[in-house]
Amino acid sequence: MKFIDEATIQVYAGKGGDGVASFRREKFIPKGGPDGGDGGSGGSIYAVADRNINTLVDYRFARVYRAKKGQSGRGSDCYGKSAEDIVLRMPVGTVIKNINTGEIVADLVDHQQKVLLASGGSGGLGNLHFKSSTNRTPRQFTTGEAGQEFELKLELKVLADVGLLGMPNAGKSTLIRAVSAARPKVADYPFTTLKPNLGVVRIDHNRSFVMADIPGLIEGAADGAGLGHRFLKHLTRTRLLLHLVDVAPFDENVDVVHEAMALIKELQKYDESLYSKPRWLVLNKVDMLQEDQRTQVCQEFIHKLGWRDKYFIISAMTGDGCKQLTYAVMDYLEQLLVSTND
Ligand SMILES: Nc1nc2c(ncn2[C@@H]2O[C@H](COP(=O)(O)OP(=O)(O)OP(=O)(O)O)[C@@H](O)[C@H]2O)c(=O)[nH]1
Ligand SMILES: [Mg+2]
Repeated sequence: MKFIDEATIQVYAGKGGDGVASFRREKFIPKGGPDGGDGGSGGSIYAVADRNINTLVDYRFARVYRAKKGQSGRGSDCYGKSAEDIVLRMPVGTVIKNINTGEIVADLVDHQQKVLLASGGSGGLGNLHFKSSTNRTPRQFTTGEAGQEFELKLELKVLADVGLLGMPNAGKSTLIRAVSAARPKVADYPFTTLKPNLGVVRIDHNRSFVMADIPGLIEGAADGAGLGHRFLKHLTRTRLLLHLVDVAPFDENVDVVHEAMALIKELQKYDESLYSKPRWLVLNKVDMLQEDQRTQVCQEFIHKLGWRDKYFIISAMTGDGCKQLTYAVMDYLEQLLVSTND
Protein backbone atom coordinates (compact mmCIF):
# COMPACT_ATOMS: atom_id res chain seq x y z
CA MET A 1 0.00 0.00 0.00
CA LYS A 2 1.49 3.29 -1.07
CA PHE A 3 1.18 6.26 1.19
CA ILE A 4 3.29 9.33 0.71
CA ASP A 5 3.61 11.60 3.66
CA GLU A 6 4.59 15.06 2.49
CA ALA A 7 5.18 18.60 3.60
CA THR A 8 6.34 21.86 2.07
CA ILE A 9 8.76 24.08 3.94
CA GLN A 10 10.60 27.34 3.38
CA VAL A 11 14.18 27.70 4.51
CA TYR A 12 15.94 31.03 4.83
CA ALA A 13 19.61 30.94 5.73
CA GLY A 14 20.94 33.98 7.57
CA LYS A 15 22.67 36.94 5.92
CA GLY A 16 26.31 37.47 6.71
CA GLY A 17 27.13 40.32 9.11
CA ASP A 18 28.63 43.47 7.57
CA GLY A 19 32.27 44.35 7.80
CA VAL A 20 33.02 47.67 9.41
CA ALA A 21 35.28 50.70 8.80
CA SER A 22 36.93 51.87 12.00
CA PHE A 23 40.25 53.40 13.08
CA ARG A 24 42.37 52.85 16.11
CA ARG A 25 42.11 55.78 18.46
CA GLU A 26 45.10 56.36 20.65
CA LYS A 27 46.00 59.39 22.71
CA PHE A 28 48.48 61.66 20.99
CA ILE A 29 48.30 59.70 17.73
CA PRO A 30 46.00 61.61 15.41
CA LYS A 31 45.14 58.78 13.06
CA GLY A 32 45.56 55.18 14.20
CA GLY A 33 45.50 52.48 11.56
CA PRO A 34 42.31 50.76 10.36
CA ASP A 35 40.91 48.20 12.82
CA GLY A 36 37.41 47.38 11.51
CA GLY A 37 36.67 43.63 11.81
CA ASP A 38 34.77 41.29 9.51
CA GLY A 39 31.13 40.34 9.92
CA GLY A 40 30.25 36.81 11.09
CA SER A 41 28.58 34.30 8.73
CA GLY A 42 24.82 33.89 8.71
CA GLY A 43 23.32 30.66 10.06
CA SER A 44 22.94 27.76 7.61
CA ILE A 45 20.13 25.22 7.53
CA TYR A 46 20.82 21.50 7.53
CA ALA A 47 18.73 18.34 7.39
CA VAL A 48 19.76 15.34 9.48
CA ALA A 49 18.25 11.87 9.10
CA ASP A 50 16.96 10.39 12.34
CA ARG A 51 15.70 6.82 12.53
CA ASN A 52 13.64 7.66 15.62
CA ILE A 53 11.28 9.87 13.64
CA ASN A 54 8.72 8.13 11.43
CA THR A 55 6.65 10.86 9.83
CA LEU A 56 6.86 14.38 8.45
CA VAL A 57 3.87 15.58 10.39
CA ASP A 58 5.87 18.13 12.39
CA TYR A 59 6.74 19.93 9.16
CA ARG A 60 3.09 20.48 8.47
CA PHE A 61 2.86 22.47 11.69
CA ALA A 62 6.04 24.54 11.34
CA ARG A 63 6.75 25.43 7.72
CA VAL A 64 9.13 28.35 7.84
CA TYR A 65 12.71 28.14 9.12
CA ARG A 66 14.83 31.27 9.39
CA ALA A 67 18.42 31.18 10.53
CA LYS A 68 19.79 34.30 12.19
CA LYS A 69 22.03 36.95 10.64
CA GLY A 70 25.75 37.03 11.44
CA GLN A 71 26.89 39.85 13.73
CA SER A 72 28.54 42.89 12.18
CA GLY A 73 32.24 43.41 12.73
CA ARG A 74 33.37 46.05 15.23
CA GLY A 75 36.35 48.29 15.83
CA SER A 76 39.50 47.15 17.66
CA ASP A 77 39.90 44.21 15.27
CA CYS A 78 36.73 42.56 16.56
CA TYR A 79 35.11 40.04 14.25
CA GLY A 80 31.35 39.58 14.38
CA LYS A 81 30.02 36.30 15.74
CA SER A 82 28.64 33.76 13.30
CA ALA A 83 24.97 32.89 13.76
CA GLU A 84 23.93 29.41 14.86
CA ASP A 85 22.90 26.87 12.25
CA ILE A 86 19.46 25.30 12.27
CA VAL A 87 19.30 21.52 12.11
CA LEU A 88 16.05 19.92 10.93
CA ARG A 89 15.66 16.29 11.97
CA MET A 90 13.75 14.17 9.46
CA PRO A 91 12.90 10.49 9.09
CA VAL A 92 15.33 8.21 7.29
CA GLY A 93 13.86 7.82 3.78
CA THR A 94 12.91 11.47 3.33
CA VAL A 95 13.47 12.85 -0.15
CA ILE A 96 13.95 16.62 -0.32
CA LYS A 97 13.14 18.45 -3.55
CA ASN A 98 13.51 22.02 -4.65
CA ILE A 99 9.95 23.00 -5.59
CA ASN A 100 10.93 25.56 -8.21
CA THR A 101 13.48 23.52 -10.14
CA GLY A 102 12.23 20.00 -9.32
CA GLU A 103 15.80 19.05 -8.48
CA ILE A 104 16.38 16.47 -5.74
CA VAL A 105 18.38 18.24 -3.08
CA ALA A 106 18.85 15.24 -0.81
CA ASP A 107 17.85 11.65 -0.29
CA LEU A 108 18.27 10.82 3.37
CA VAL A 109 19.11 7.13 3.47
CA ASP A 110 21.36 6.71 6.50
CA HIS A 111 20.78 7.52 10.14
CA GLN A 112 22.61 10.76 11.08
CA GLN A 113 23.29 11.68 7.44
CA LYS A 114 23.64 15.47 7.32
CA VAL A 115 22.88 17.58 4.26
CA LEU A 116 23.22 21.31 3.72
CA LEU A 117 19.90 22.79 2.59
CA ALA A 118 20.64 26.51 2.57
CA SER A 119 23.98 28.10 3.11
CA GLY A 120 24.33 31.15 5.34
CA GLY A 121 25.92 34.24 3.72
CA SER A 122 29.59 34.96 4.44
CA GLY A 123 30.40 37.96 6.55
CA GLY A 124 31.61 41.17 4.91
CA LEU A 125 35.21 42.37 5.21
CA GLY A 126 36.25 45.08 7.64
CA ASN A 127 38.50 47.93 6.53
CA LEU A 128 41.63 46.34 8.01
CA HIS A 129 41.72 44.16 4.88
CA PHE A 130 42.02 47.17 2.63
CA LYS A 131 45.17 48.66 4.09
CA SER A 132 48.02 49.05 1.60
CA SER A 133 51.20 51.06 1.21
CA THR A 134 49.31 53.66 -0.80
CA ASN A 135 46.19 53.71 1.32
CA ARG A 136 46.81 53.74 5.01
CA THR A 137 43.39 55.00 5.94
CA PRO A 138 41.03 52.85 3.92
CA ARG A 139 37.37 53.49 4.47
CA GLN A 140 36.20 50.54 2.42
CA PHE A 141 34.37 47.60 3.89
CA THR A 142 31.97 45.10 2.33
CA THR A 143 28.50 44.10 3.43
CA GLY A 144 27.58 40.52 4.31
CA GLU A 145 26.30 38.18 1.59
CA ALA A 146 22.67 37.20 1.51
CA GLY A 147 21.79 33.72 2.79
CA GLN A 148 20.27 31.17 0.42
CA GLU A 149 16.51 30.75 0.38
CA PHE A 150 14.54 27.80 -0.94
CA GLU A 151 11.09 26.35 -0.98
CA LEU A 152 11.42 22.63 -0.45
CA LYS A 153 9.12 19.67 -0.70
CA LEU A 154 9.67 16.78 1.70
CA GLU A 155 8.40 13.35 0.73
CA LEU A 156 8.44 10.09 2.62
CA LYS A 157 7.00 6.71 1.75
CA VAL A 158 5.51 5.42 4.93
CA LEU A 159 4.39 2.07 6.20
CA ALA A 160 1.79 1.70 8.88
CA ASP A 161 3.07 1.18 12.43
CA VAL A 162 -0.33 0.20 13.79
CA GLY A 163 -3.25 -1.57 12.13
CA LEU A 164 -6.93 -1.42 13.03
CA LEU A 165 -8.84 -4.67 12.96
CA GLY A 166 -12.54 -5.06 13.47
CA MET A 167 -15.94 -6.14 12.26
CA PRO A 168 -17.70 -3.77 9.86
CA ASN A 169 -19.19 -0.82 11.78
CA ALA A 170 -16.88 -1.28 14.78
CA GLY A 171 -15.80 2.33 14.32
CA LYS A 172 -12.33 1.93 12.77
CA SER A 173 -12.71 4.81 10.34
CA THR A 174 -14.26 6.97 13.06
CA LEU A 175 -11.22 6.32 15.24
CA ILE A 176 -8.66 7.19 12.56
CA ARG A 177 -10.60 10.40 11.88
CA ALA A 178 -10.55 11.22 15.59
CA VAL A 179 -6.81 10.83 15.99
CA SER A 180 -5.34 11.86 12.62
CA ALA A 181 -5.99 14.11 9.64
CA ALA A 182 -7.16 11.14 7.53
CA ARG A 183 -10.77 11.52 6.39
CA PRO A 184 -12.15 8.13 5.35
CA LYS A 185 -15.89 7.86 4.95
CA VAL A 186 -17.89 6.85 8.02
CA ALA A 187 -21.41 5.43 7.75
CA ASP A 188 -23.81 3.27 9.70
CA TYR A 189 -23.74 0.40 7.21
CA PRO A 190 -21.19 -2.40 6.95
CA PHE A 191 -18.29 -2.29 4.50
CA THR A 192 -18.18 1.47 4.21
CA THR A 193 -14.42 1.25 3.88
CA LEU A 194 -13.41 -0.52 0.68
CA LYS A 195 -9.74 0.31 0.57
CA PRO A 196 -7.17 0.93 3.29
CA ASN A 197 -6.50 4.42 4.59
CA LEU A 198 -3.45 5.60 6.40
CA GLY A 199 -3.34 8.44 8.88
CA VAL A 200 -0.49 10.09 10.74
CA VAL A 201 -1.11 10.35 14.47
CA ARG A 202 0.83 13.23 15.98
CA ILE A 203 1.45 13.02 19.71
CA ASP A 204 3.74 16.02 20.04
CA HIS A 205 6.92 17.47 18.55
CA ASN A 206 8.97 14.69 16.91
CA ARG A 207 6.58 12.00 18.14
CA SER A 208 4.14 10.48 15.68
CA PHE A 209 3.12 7.18 14.17
CA VAL A 210 1.13 5.87 11.23
CA MET A 211 -2.18 4.09 11.63
CA ALA A 212 -3.89 1.93 9.00
CA ASP A 213 -7.66 1.60 8.72
CA ILE A 214 -8.71 -1.37 6.63
CA PRO A 215 -12.08 -2.77 5.53
CA GLY A 216 -14.09 -4.71 8.10
CA LEU A 217 -13.59 -8.43 8.55
CA ILE A 218 -16.35 -10.97 9.18
CA GLU A 219 -16.60 -14.61 10.11
CA GLY A 220 -15.83 -16.75 7.07
CA ALA A 221 -13.62 -14.04 5.50
CA ALA A 222 -10.97 -16.67 4.80
CA ASP A 223 -13.54 -18.35 2.55
CA GLY A 224 -14.46 -15.12 0.85
CA ALA A 225 -17.31 -13.88 3.06
CA GLY A 226 -17.77 -10.11 3.04
CA LEU A 227 -14.80 -8.53 1.32
CA GLY A 228 -12.64 -11.53 2.12
CA HIS A 229 -9.44 -11.16 4.07
CA ARG A 230 -6.93 -10.09 1.46
CA PHE A 231 -6.78 -6.64 3.05
CA LEU A 232 -4.98 -8.16 5.99
CA LYS A 233 -1.83 -8.15 3.89
CA HIS A 234 -1.63 -4.41 4.56
CA LEU A 235 -1.11 -5.16 8.22
CA THR A 236 1.77 -7.60 7.83
CA ARG A 237 4.41 -4.89 8.24
CA THR A 238 2.77 -3.23 11.25
CA ARG A 239 4.16 -3.65 14.74
CA LEU A 240 0.93 -3.57 16.70
CA LEU A 241 -2.70 -4.40 15.98
CA LEU A 242 -5.68 -2.75 17.63
CA HIS A 243 -8.75 -4.94 17.65
CA LEU A 244 -11.79 -2.66 17.77
CA VAL A 245 -15.03 -4.01 19.17
CA ASP A 246 -18.43 -2.34 19.27
CA VAL A 247 -19.49 -3.09 22.85
CA ALA A 248 -22.94 -1.57 22.41
CA PRO A 249 -24.30 -3.03 19.17
CA PHE A 250 -27.56 -1.61 17.90
CA ASP A 251 -28.91 -5.13 17.43
CA GLU A 252 -29.04 -6.61 20.94
CA ASN A 253 -29.04 -10.15 19.57
CA VAL A 254 -25.49 -9.80 18.36
CA ASP A 255 -23.12 -11.87 20.45
CA VAL A 256 -20.13 -9.55 20.66
CA VAL A 257 -17.92 -12.11 22.38
CA HIS A 258 -18.58 -14.67 19.66
CA GLU A 259 -17.85 -12.05 16.98
CA ALA A 260 -14.58 -11.02 18.58
CA MET A 261 -13.46 -14.66 18.83
CA ALA A 262 -14.48 -15.28 15.22
CA LEU A 263 -12.39 -12.35 14.06
CA ILE A 264 -9.35 -13.62 15.94
CA LYS A 265 -9.84 -17.02 14.27
CA GLU A 266 -9.96 -15.41 10.83
CA LEU A 267 -6.74 -13.65 11.63
CA GLN A 268 -5.09 -16.92 12.55
CA LYS A 269 -6.40 -18.57 9.39
CA TYR A 270 -4.93 -15.78 7.30
CA ASP A 271 -1.45 -15.84 8.70
CA GLU A 272 0.06 -17.26 11.86
CA SER A 273 2.62 -14.45 12.10
CA LEU A 274 -0.05 -11.77 11.90
CA TYR A 275 -1.99 -13.63 14.58
CA SER A 276 1.00 -13.71 16.88
CA LYS A 277 1.73 -9.99 16.52
CA PRO A 278 1.13 -7.89 19.63
CA ARG A 279 -2.57 -7.10 19.72
CA TRP A 280 -4.55 -4.85 22.05
CA LEU A 281 -8.27 -4.80 22.53
CA VAL A 282 -10.15 -1.53 22.10
CA LEU A 283 -13.72 -1.44 23.37
CA ASN A 284 -15.50 1.25 21.38
CA LYS A 285 -18.82 3.11 21.52
CA VAL A 286 -19.00 3.22 25.31
CA ASP A 287 -20.92 6.48 24.98
CA MET A 288 -23.87 4.23 24.04
CA LEU A 289 -23.80 2.59 27.46
CA GLN A 290 -25.24 4.12 30.63
CA GLU A 291 -22.39 5.57 32.59
CA ASP A 292 -22.96 3.34 35.60
CA GLN A 293 -22.96 0.21 33.41
CA ARG A 294 -19.80 0.87 31.43
CA THR A 295 -17.31 -0.80 33.72
CA GLN A 296 -19.52 -3.81 34.30
CA VAL A 297 -20.29 -4.38 30.60
CA CYS A 298 -16.63 -4.02 29.65
CA GLN A 299 -15.39 -6.25 32.47
CA GLU A 300 -17.91 -8.91 31.56
CA PHE A 301 -16.79 -8.81 27.95
CA ILE A 302 -13.11 -9.08 28.87
CA HIS A 303 -13.86 -11.94 31.18
CA LYS A 304 -15.97 -13.90 28.67
CA LEU A 305 -13.38 -13.41 25.98
CA GLY A 306 -10.71 -14.59 28.40
CA TRP A 307 -8.63 -11.54 27.47
CA ARG A 308 -5.42 -11.10 29.43
CA ASP A 309 -3.54 -8.52 27.41
CA LYS A 310 -3.91 -4.71 27.34
CA TYR A 311 -7.30 -3.17 26.67
CA PHE A 312 -8.70 0.33 26.30
CA ILE A 313 -12.20 1.70 26.69
CA ILE A 314 -13.01 4.50 24.27
CA SER A 315 -15.59 6.36 22.30
CA ALA A 316 -14.21 7.17 18.87
CA MET A 317 -17.18 9.44 18.36
CA THR A 318 -16.79 11.66 21.43
CA GLY A 319 -13.02 11.18 21.63
CA ASP A 320 -13.18 9.79 25.17
CA GLY A 321 -10.17 7.60 25.93
CA CYS A 322 -8.59 8.17 22.49
CA LYS A 323 -5.73 10.24 23.85
CA GLN A 324 -4.79 7.59 26.42
CA LEU A 325 -4.88 5.00 23.65
CA THR A 326 -2.67 6.92 21.21
CA TYR A 327 -0.18 7.86 23.95
CA ALA A 328 0.10 4.23 25.02
CA VAL A 329 0.67 3.20 21.39
CA MET A 330 3.37 5.84 20.98
CA ASP A 331 5.14 4.77 24.19
CA TYR A 332 5.00 1.16 23.08
CA LEU A 333 6.44 1.89 19.61
CA GLU A 334 9.20 4.01 21.13
CA GLN A 335 10.17 1.21 23.47
CA LEU A 336 10.40 -1.16 20.51
CA LEU A 337 12.68 1.35 18.78
CA VAL A 338 14.91 1.66 21.84
CA SER A 339 15.35 -2.08 21.97
CA THR A 340 16.16 -2.31 18.25
CA ASN A 341 18.59 0.64 18.47
CA ASP A 342 20.56 -1.04 21.25
N1 LIG B 1 -22.21 6.13 19.33
C1 LIG B 1 -21.07 5.88 18.69
N2 LIG B 1 -21.09 5.61 17.39
C2 LIG B 1 -19.91 5.34 16.78
C3 LIG B 1 -18.68 5.35 17.47
N3 LIG B 1 -17.71 5.04 16.59
C4 LIG B 1 -18.30 4.86 15.41
N4 LIG B 1 -19.63 5.03 15.50
C5 LIG B 1 -20.64 4.92 14.43
O1 LIG B 1 -20.60 3.61 13.94
C6 LIG B 1 -20.86 3.58 12.54
C7 LIG B 1 -19.73 2.85 11.82
O2 LIG B 1 -18.54 3.62 11.97
P1 LIG B 1 -17.31 3.47 10.98
O3 LIG B 1 -16.22 4.26 11.54
O4 LIG B 1 -17.74 3.72 9.57
O5 LIG B 1 -17.01 1.92 11.16
P2 LIG B 1 -15.90 1.02 10.41
O6 LIG B 1 -15.38 0.09 11.41
O7 LIG B 1 -14.94 1.89 9.71
O8 LIG B 1 -16.83 0.25 9.39
P3 LIG B 1 -16.44 -0.42 7.97
O9 LIG B 1 -15.65 0.57 7.20
O10 LIG B 1 -17.74 -0.68 7.35
O11 LIG B 1 -15.70 -1.66 8.29
C8 LIG B 1 -21.01 5.03 12.13
O12 LIG B 1 -22.38 5.34 12.08
C9 LIG B 1 -20.32 5.79 13.24
O13 LIG B 1 -20.85 7.09 13.41
C10 LIG B 1 -18.70 5.67 18.88
O14 LIG B 1 -17.70 5.70 19.57
N5 LIG B 1 -19.93 5.91 19.42
MG1 LIG C 1 -14.51 2.06 7.80
